[in-house]
Amino acid sequence: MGPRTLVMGIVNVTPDSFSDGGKFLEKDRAVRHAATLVSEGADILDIGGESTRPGAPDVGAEEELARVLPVIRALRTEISIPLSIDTRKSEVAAACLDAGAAIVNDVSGLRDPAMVDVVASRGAGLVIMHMRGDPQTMQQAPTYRDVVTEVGDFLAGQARAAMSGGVAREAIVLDPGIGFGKTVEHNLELLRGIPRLRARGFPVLMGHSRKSFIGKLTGDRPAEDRLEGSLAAATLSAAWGADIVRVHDVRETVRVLKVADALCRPAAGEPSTSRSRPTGEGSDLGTSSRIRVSGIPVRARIGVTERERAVPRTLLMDCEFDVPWVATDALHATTDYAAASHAAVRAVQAREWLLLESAAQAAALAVRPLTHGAVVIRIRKRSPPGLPAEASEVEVRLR
Ligand code: HH2
Repeated sequence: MGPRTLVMGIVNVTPDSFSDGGKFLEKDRAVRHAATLVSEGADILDIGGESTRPGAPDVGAEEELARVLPVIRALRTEISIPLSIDTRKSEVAAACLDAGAAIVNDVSGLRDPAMVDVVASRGAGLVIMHMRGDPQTMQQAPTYRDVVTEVGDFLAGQARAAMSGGVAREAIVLDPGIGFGKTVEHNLELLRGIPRLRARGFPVLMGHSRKSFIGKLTGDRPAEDRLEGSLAAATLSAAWGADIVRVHDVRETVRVLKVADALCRPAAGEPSTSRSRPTGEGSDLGTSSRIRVSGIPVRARIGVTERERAVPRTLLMDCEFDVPWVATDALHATTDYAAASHAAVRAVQAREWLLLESAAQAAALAVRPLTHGAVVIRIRKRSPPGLPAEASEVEVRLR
């Protein structure tokens, strides 16, 4: 998890977007609006020329480009934050990247077969979003067995396809597509499922802003009256580990996230190590909200001498994860400690180690993206047979 949740501001250059359709269709207005979002603290701007609200008609590539290209060209010289192009069409993506956009936000999750190549060839960022069906049909009785798993499987598969096509792993962001073929309950499950989606190993973007589930939960409020609900969803998205939120109300979201991030995100820091004899009990994290998995056996080759490394030996590892307070008894609102512990074991087994602390640091770094807060890894080893009996323990803490 990054130290701060990034805010992607929405610039819809469309006549018919669900909450701001027609307001910024004219180029100068769109550019002024974009400049305002930047001054309010947006980290990224997402420029879209085709509404994907339920029932929206398809727009041809030519029309879409006529809307967005002049805005991207004008913004490229005026602002310095990255621009994202919200499109399902590879030809629109290509032209916008060539005009200065840095990211493609594809709400169709790579249905255009040429999209991967366009992104890969230009070294662009890529948001892969899940949508069930298309905007015309997506809200017709959406059903899932387990929405978080199904959406996660789809996104992970598309991410793999993108990487095979040459897109860098670090360039990929996953988005479960709030409101795209989902009921209110599906949207809520996907929000609560952010930790499970993050466990797929990619940053996560959430696009909840002003969407109809917020209207429904707050007494059928119209899109322009969904600010408080949108901020609640942004706050919990941040707490549950979202890396980016895509929002209309940038000023308010930036302020809310300053507080939310300060409350629930640890400051980024380098791993620190301390070497000690086994002491038996715990560490000094000072919070009662913690998961501890103790005594995990790990077979690894470790030791300063070749003789020590000649045979794998069993180390014992403890993993401790600081977890956020959760308002519900929902598993997906917390750290998946089985997945996190497996990641730690795999990291230690991945190679030979001279030093116990390097192995523990590698485990901590492997686990940290899967958790919500500080990680403590403790590894104990015994001397190999034939050397003086001595046990040592290393503890690594990563905030
Ligand atoms: N939602 C919309 C459009 N693009 N992109 C991502 N990655 N995630 C989203 O949730 C998402 C998106 C729909 O919102 P909006 O742009 O405000 O409306 P419209 O599609 O009507 O233009």
